[in-house]
Amino acid sequence: MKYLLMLTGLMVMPSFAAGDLAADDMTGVSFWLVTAALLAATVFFFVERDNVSSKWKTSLTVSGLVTGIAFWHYMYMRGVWVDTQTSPIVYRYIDWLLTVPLLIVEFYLILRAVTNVASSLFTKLFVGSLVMLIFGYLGEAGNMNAMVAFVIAMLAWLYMIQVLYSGEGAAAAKQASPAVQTAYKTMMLIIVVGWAVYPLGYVLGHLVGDTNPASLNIVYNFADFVNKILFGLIIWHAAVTESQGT
Ligand SMILES: *C/C=C(C)/C=C/C=C(C)/C=C/C1=C(C)CCCC1(C)C
Repeated sequence: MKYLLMLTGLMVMPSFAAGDLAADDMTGVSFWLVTAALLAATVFFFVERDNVSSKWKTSLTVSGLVTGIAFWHYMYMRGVWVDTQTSPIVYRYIDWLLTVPLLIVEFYLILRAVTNVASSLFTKLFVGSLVMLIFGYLGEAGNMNAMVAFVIAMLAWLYMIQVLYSGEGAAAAKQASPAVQTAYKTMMLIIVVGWAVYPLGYVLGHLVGDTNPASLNIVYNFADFVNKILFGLIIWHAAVTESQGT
């Protein structure tokens, strides 16, 4: 069976960490937990494609790709953290550079199920996310003043929120099925509340007192759990509910 093959492939991968995880290293523990959860979520989303109607299958595929790509990067990030106790900035941002556009594809799929959306909306969100991530990286890597980079990245994020909330999406959502409405409401909450955890991590890590990689990474790891796994599960739940109802 194809899934079994995939699972085996994922499990034989090495751990990418030379040292051992210390019991009092809470940030390291959070890397470990999220890595395992991402693996489980990936297998789950791909297997569950069989349980939803065809219009939801792409959404589950995208969710599985997001958690799968993140799982792959967490293997390395976890290793960097355990071995050096420093932020795996490069792996983190390569991961986001791939998974954030995929989440925007997911947003787009949900919006399209609710209302007529112009493809320019996708472009706007995509460009906004690029600006947000590029300046986040420059600020974290020390290539730019951390505060200036933060303000520019925040503006890009607020721009994305504005793009999603303007438009007739909210009004049209009322005509959609309850399951689609749930998916839509979740998406609107995720980009505002779920994504807000990331700038919080940046503030704790870079803008108050000394640079604090332990706080930064534990908050980012938590945020990834919410925005990649939990978000995917809520979409999955809406998909299964609607698929069974029809
Ligand atoms: C799966 C990964 C996701 C959904 C990552 C999302 C990342 C953000 C929303 C990051 C936002 C940032 C700001 C709004 C300002 C400070 C810099 C960032 C990049 C942490």
